[in-house]
Amino acid sequence: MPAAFEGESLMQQTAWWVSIALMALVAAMFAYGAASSRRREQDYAGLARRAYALRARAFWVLALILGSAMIYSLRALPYAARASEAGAAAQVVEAKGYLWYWELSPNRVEPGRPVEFRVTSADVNHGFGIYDPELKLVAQVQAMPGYTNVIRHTFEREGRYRILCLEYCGTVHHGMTAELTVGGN
Ligand SMILES: [Cu+2]
Repeated sequence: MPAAFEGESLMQQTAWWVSIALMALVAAMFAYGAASSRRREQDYAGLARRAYALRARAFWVLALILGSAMIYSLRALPYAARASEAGAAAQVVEAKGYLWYWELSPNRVEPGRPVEFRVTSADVNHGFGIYDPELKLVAQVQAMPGYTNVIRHTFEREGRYRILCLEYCGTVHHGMTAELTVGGN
């Protein structure tokens, strides 16, 4: 213990002893923790085993729920499983966009049978929009250079359908129209 310096107040002495007592208390707590650590490890091991068992059960419950949800939701595909299946019965129309016109080959199809449009572009992006005789949009797909996008549509009504560009592509964008005849002769 340090000797009391001259002029040291009683208050300072008290603070010193209180500090010593608190440090001893902290040291005792560390000692207690170290002594009882083995017992706590065993407790934690038991806790961990229970947690892992719970986790394993939760995994299988989740796997069952998600697995059956996946099987249920994948039973019926909303589209033909293979393009060739739909393509076999389809009438194929090759469509190509240019600044500022469309090439359609052929430009006449039959009603009641699926039509497969294979749409691409010779220059910039265009929008291939098919409008019925009342100018209501019935189907549309992007016409992109370097890609062929496929869209299928079955026309139930005969008539003169219109192809309009749906993506602004320059000064004569509005004039970029073509005609598709369904049925008739
Ligand atoms: Cu356009």
